[in-house]
Order: sequence, then C-alpha cells, then structure tokens
Amino acid sequence: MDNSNKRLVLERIREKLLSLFGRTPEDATRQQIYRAAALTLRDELMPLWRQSEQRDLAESRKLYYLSVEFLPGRIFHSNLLNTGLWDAYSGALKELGVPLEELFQQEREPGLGNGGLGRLAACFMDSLATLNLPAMGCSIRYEFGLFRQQIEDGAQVELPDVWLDEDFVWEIERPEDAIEVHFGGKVAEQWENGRLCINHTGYSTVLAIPYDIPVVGYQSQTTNTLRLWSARAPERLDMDQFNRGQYIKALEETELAEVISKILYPADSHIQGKELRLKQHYFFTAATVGYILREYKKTKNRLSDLPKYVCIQINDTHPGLAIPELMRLLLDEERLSWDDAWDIVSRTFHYTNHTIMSEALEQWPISLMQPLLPRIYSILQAINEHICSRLWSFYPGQWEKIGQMAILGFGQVRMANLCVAVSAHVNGVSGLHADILRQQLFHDYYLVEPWKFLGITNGVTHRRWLMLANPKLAEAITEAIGPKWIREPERLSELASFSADPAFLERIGAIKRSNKERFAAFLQETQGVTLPCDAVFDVQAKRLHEYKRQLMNVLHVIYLYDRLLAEPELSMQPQVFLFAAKAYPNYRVAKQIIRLIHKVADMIERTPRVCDVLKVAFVDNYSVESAQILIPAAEISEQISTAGREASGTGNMKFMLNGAITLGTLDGANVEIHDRVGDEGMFLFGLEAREAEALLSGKTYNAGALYESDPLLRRVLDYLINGRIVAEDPRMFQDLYHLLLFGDDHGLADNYLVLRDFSAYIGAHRRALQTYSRPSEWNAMAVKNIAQAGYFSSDRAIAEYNSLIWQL
Ligand code: 26Q
Repeated sequence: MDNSNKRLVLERIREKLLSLFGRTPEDATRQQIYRAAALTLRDELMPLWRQSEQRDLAESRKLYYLSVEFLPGRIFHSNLLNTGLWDAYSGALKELGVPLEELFQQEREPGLGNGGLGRLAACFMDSLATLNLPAMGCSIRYEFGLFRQQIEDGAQVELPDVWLDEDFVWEIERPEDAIEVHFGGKVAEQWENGRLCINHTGYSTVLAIPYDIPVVGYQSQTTNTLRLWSARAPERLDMDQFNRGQYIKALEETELAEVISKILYPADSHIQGKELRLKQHYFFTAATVGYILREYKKTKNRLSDLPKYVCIQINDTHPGLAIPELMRLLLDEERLSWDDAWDIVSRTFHYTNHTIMSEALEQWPISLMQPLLPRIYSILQAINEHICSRLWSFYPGQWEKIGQMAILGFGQVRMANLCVAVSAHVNGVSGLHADILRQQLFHDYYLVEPWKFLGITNGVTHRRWLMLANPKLAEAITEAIGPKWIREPERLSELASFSADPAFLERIGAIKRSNKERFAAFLQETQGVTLPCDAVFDVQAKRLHEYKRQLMNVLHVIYLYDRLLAEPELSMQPQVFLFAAKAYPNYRVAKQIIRLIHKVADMIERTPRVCDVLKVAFVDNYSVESAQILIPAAEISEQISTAGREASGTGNMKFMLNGAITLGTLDGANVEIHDRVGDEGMFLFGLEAREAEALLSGKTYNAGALYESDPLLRRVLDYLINGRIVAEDPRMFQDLYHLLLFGDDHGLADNYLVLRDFSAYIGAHRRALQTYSRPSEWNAMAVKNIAQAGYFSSDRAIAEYNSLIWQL
C-alpha cells in the first residue's frame, strides 16, 4: 500500500476523533482511537455493503442462515485483512504510535454462542461472502453472551458477559425494518365464504428490531449481513396504558418484552424446557420469516415462486419454528390454500443436524407451547396429521413406528421430527455423522425419502484460523507456494513437497516455538501462569462434556505423575497439558472435572521433580479470541471423544491447519482427517463407533472388571479417593470415581468408555512422544497435516452446500 493511502487513513482517523469525541490523537484514549479507526473502516465498507444488498433484491436466490448462535470473534481485525487495507491502517496507526494489536484488544468479542455450532455459523458467513454468495445470517442480539468463566479455588464461577456496555461499532440499528411478534392470546376459527378464517385476539406484542453487522468477504465483491434481532416493547401500547394511569404495569410489560433478547442460554446438550428460551426461538424466527416475506413481496408477486428466490437453512432444530410460522403467514395472512402453502414451505427449508445424543434433541411440552403460541400449535397439529397420513401409506398399519416418527407425541412437540419431515434436505456434519443419521437416528424417515439425507463435512475458515491467527505460518506458506491458498485452500496441498525440505521444516519448528512463546506470554499476563516453552504443548480446548472425555486426559496426567514417582530414574520428555473449557452451569460432573484439572495441577506443582517435567494449566474463559492465540501454539491436538458421539468437531480442523498433530479417536471429522493423513499422520487409538455402540448397547460392558484386572488402571483411579490429590478433602472426587465404576442412578458405569480406551490412549501418547523426540520427523508430519487441511476449509463446505442444496 502506498503512502498516500496511509496518509488518507490517518487524516480520516483524525477527523473522526475530532467529530466524535472532540479529541486529537495526542489526548484521545485507546478506546477512542479504536472507535475512530474502526468507524473509518466501516465507512469504507458501506458502498459495497449497500451494493450487495441492492443486488440481492434483483438476484436469483438468497440464503437465510438461521441460527440461535453466532460466534464471529473480533471483527476489526478480520475486516482489515479481508479488505486489503491492513498496510494503510497499520502504517497510519504507527504514525500515531499505536500498534494495531493494541487497538484490536479494545474490541469486545460478541460471545453469542456456546461452541461449535455457533462458531460454524460464523465460519460459514465468512465463506459465503468470500465466494460471492448472497446470504443473510439471522439470530438474536443477546444483551449478554455466554457467561464469562472465572475460576475460584479450582471451581468454575459464572459471571455476566457484558459486550454492549459501549456501542458496538459494527452494528447498525434498523428500526424501519421492525417486525411485530405476537405471543399468547386466543385463536378462533371461523368459516367465511367457504374459507377458514383465523381470528387471533388478546395476544401481547413484542417488537423485533434488527441490528445489522456487515460480513466482509476476502477481497470479494460481496458484503453480506448478519442480522441480529433485539426485543423491544411497542411504544404505542405503553402510551395507552400510561394514559389509563397504568404506569407501573406498562413498565413491567416493557421489562417482560425486553427480557426475551437479554441472555444467551448456556446449553450445548442438556436442555431445559424453559419458557423464555421457547420465546427466544419463536421471537427471532418469526421476525426473520416476517421480514423475508415482506422483502420478497416488494419485488415479486407470485408466492409460489418463493423457493426460487428464498432458501432457509435451519442450523439445528432451534430455529425450526420458522416452518409453522411461514405456514401461518401463507395461510392466514396471504390466504393460500393448505396445499399451496405446504408446497412452498416444503421446498424452502433445509435442516442441519449437529447432535445425535438423545438428551440433546429438542422437545417442547405441548402444555408450554400451546398457550404461548396458540396458532403455531394448531398449525403443528395440522402438519402432524398431514405427515402421519403420508407415513401411513408407506408404513401401513405400523402405528407404533408412525407414533415415534410423529411431530407430536407423549405431550411433546418434537422439533427434530418436524424439521426432518418438512425440510427438503437434512444433513449431517461429517461422513460418519451422516451415516449415523441415516442408519440410526432418522432411519425410519430415511427409508421413506432417502434422497433427502446428505452428509456435508464441516469446515472452518482458514482465513481467520490460519491467516489471521497465525501470521508467521501464513507468511511461510505464502513464501513457499504463493498466496493463492487464501482463496483456494485446496492448494495447501502444494506444501506436501516441502515436508522433505530441511530448511522449511526448521522454519516451521521455529514458528511453532514463537507461537508457544506468544501464548505463554498471554497466559503469564492474563493468569500469572508460567509455561516452559521447551515442553511439548498438548491441548484440549472445547466445551466440557463427559463424551469429550477431558476426564480421560486428566487420568492420563495422573498416570504420568504416578510413574514419575514410582520410577525415580525415569527420564521423560517435559509436557504441558493445556485445558480450555466452559462447563454448563448445572452440569455437576463437568464442573467436578474442571475442579479435578485444577487440583491435579496443584498436586504436580507441589511435587519436586515431577513439576520439572509435567505442567497442567487451565485457560480461563475460553473464547474465539483466546482460541486464536492458543491453537497456533499447540503441538498435540486432543480429539478423544467416545467414538460415535462427536458429530464432527471443528477444533480438530483448526489445530490441524496450524500444524498440530491429532491424537484422537475415529470419531466425527477425525475419520476424514485420518483418511487424508493416514496412520502416519496422526496418533489414532481406541474403539471405533460400531464397536463402542455394540459394547454399550449390549449392556455387557463391565468397567469394574477392567478395574479389577488392570493394576495400572486401579492405581490411577484410586487417586480419586485416596487423598493424594487433595489431602484435606479425600472425597472431593469420589463422585467421579463412582461414575466410572458404578455409574449414576440411571446408567451403566463408565458410559463413555474411559476405562476401556485408557490403555490405548496411553499407547497413543507414547507413540506421540517418540516421534516428538525426532524434531524433523515431527515437523514433516506437521507440514503434511497442513498440506491436507485445505479440505477442511469452510469454503469447501459452503461450495458443497451450494451445489447440493442451495443452488444460489
Ligand atoms: C437444544 C435444545 C434446547 C436448548 C438448547 C439446545 C442446544 C443448544 C446448543 C443443543 C445443542 C447446542 C450446540 C450444539 C453444538 O455445538 N454441536 C456441535 O456442532 C458442531 C458444528 O457442527 C460439531 O462440530 C460438534 O461435533 C457438535 O457437538
């Protein structure tokens, strides 16, 4: 970028500082400089954003990606990279004596998601814009994102995540696009001139106000929109009440309306049928569908053409109420016949499933849904009848089967059945996951309409997760193979030949080292924890859940600890075990595991000699931001879920892209990583999905017998109860011990096969360390992994969605 550009940017930032804050760079705060700089960049984006929107109106088909979560991470940084204005801005800010990095840190991260599903949605938005596909992401503008995690005496404490305390630079409020959403009331059906008319009265109204965030593609011609809906009480209604002297009541109702978009529910698999959550889901789907239809009617008049122009992807079942809502608008407002409305709806929606665990399948008690959404419920009844009668012709007489496939049953609305029955496509998020959907979870539906079911393996944007998060590695790659990989990630394969180039391998090793130091400095600064950078960095970063088996990871650390004590002569490669994970606040076992991680860390610290070779550290409050520092520093990527449980995983892809080697099971997308890098490119261990399923469903699995027969296992597990971890409270981890050996009230012992896979897991670690002791071999393995990681770009995933489903 030339100097004139830099000077122009500098001039604009000065002007902004003056007009917004009455300050000059000399006396402005960092936050003010950040806001001024970000706003000048936003100004820069506006024309293309506007142009993209105008073009969408005319263009053939547009995608609406509905998701109850989006986790975009910080935006200033990625917008600078994507627009190609990096050099101009960094030059301008250097003149002001402000390093760009410091400005980025002024931006609050919108933590509007729990984990994988929300981050996937954000990666998809990046790729859609980069591939010039017209799309809008739709969700809720939660005032509080996922809780901030603090650790007190080893235990997780949740604090509110305040991200809107200052205006968020990247959003634009659009009150002119507000939509009314109705809750409660009574529905009367009435025949008028041979038509059924619906009269909905006595409802309460909430206004949905959209806030738009531009989604900038990488040097593309498209800027898409992430539209977040915020709940507000309708003013007019308040005034009526004020006039009637019901001041307090009016304010109360305002609160009740606005609480809808207050907070993101922390949940990744445990579901509580909370009324407020149901309100959230209906609120944002009704707003979105209402908006889509209004927008459509501005330029088109044939509703039957809607599927030609509108494509709605449902990210898991949470936005599934969009289905009956579109039916409602077409029937009640547009007055279409049932058949015409059904025809449109069943060609418009597509559904992605992200979980097979039955406890994570969304269901709502009818007793909750019916009073809150009376008309939606009556439409669900009608859809249910329609579906069941169709199923009847495929499965004549099989009442029980049809009962299980129904949308309503046992007093519940089953959202997954609704989404499968109505959507034109249903997809799993990895090959293995799609097979499980076809063969198990949705098998009966699969037999009826096999063509509906697809597998589209997840992907991550290599621009954020490599180019932005790991600039040194990105630079080395570009020097080696040129810059085309940034648009065409499959070209990373050209790196393969460099795995035999000693100078390149050395460079890769040095980059990893410097990323480890960068992370160590971060942890020192934020938590006061010191990491030895000569040790191998072994990382498990993901939500805390039993199926992800962080517990097995800690037990392995205990095993190493015990060996070091038992064998005084043993020399061991120094190892740092890093954990980052938030636990669902009511998930007792998950919280105990967090505590165990901390207490094992303490035990190691106070044990001479062991503390010279082992270190356990917990990275508090895992977020997109900390992931971007942590993942590039990782050498071993722990992807150790019980086979068959992790639908895909996306962290596994981010680690691979950054040259970490996967130590994992054949689960989710690990299977496809293994397909690409082979046995020699990762450290595979443990049962496969079919074996795990057979073992657990046969009810023959006997964890206790393993414990009895394996002295090593016994030694390790006994740490949980023998007081060596926490002498003052030897029973602190008794529950975990019991869970592994006796199960909980309902279940089998060791439901996630920790004991069964334990010795194989130890073996995988042993193999990993052997390879690690030969640095050039290790680095070659890292390079081969990076070279195979292009497939796991969300560009590829989005291209597949587009060719198989959307056809935008
Ligand atoms: C369901 C019903 C009611 C309330 C909450 C929920 C709920 C909320 C969030 C259920 C699940 C989630 C989140 C699921 C999730 O993140 N799944 C992950 O999705 C990733 C992207 O596809 C996969 O890579 C992971 O394997 C999967 O666990």
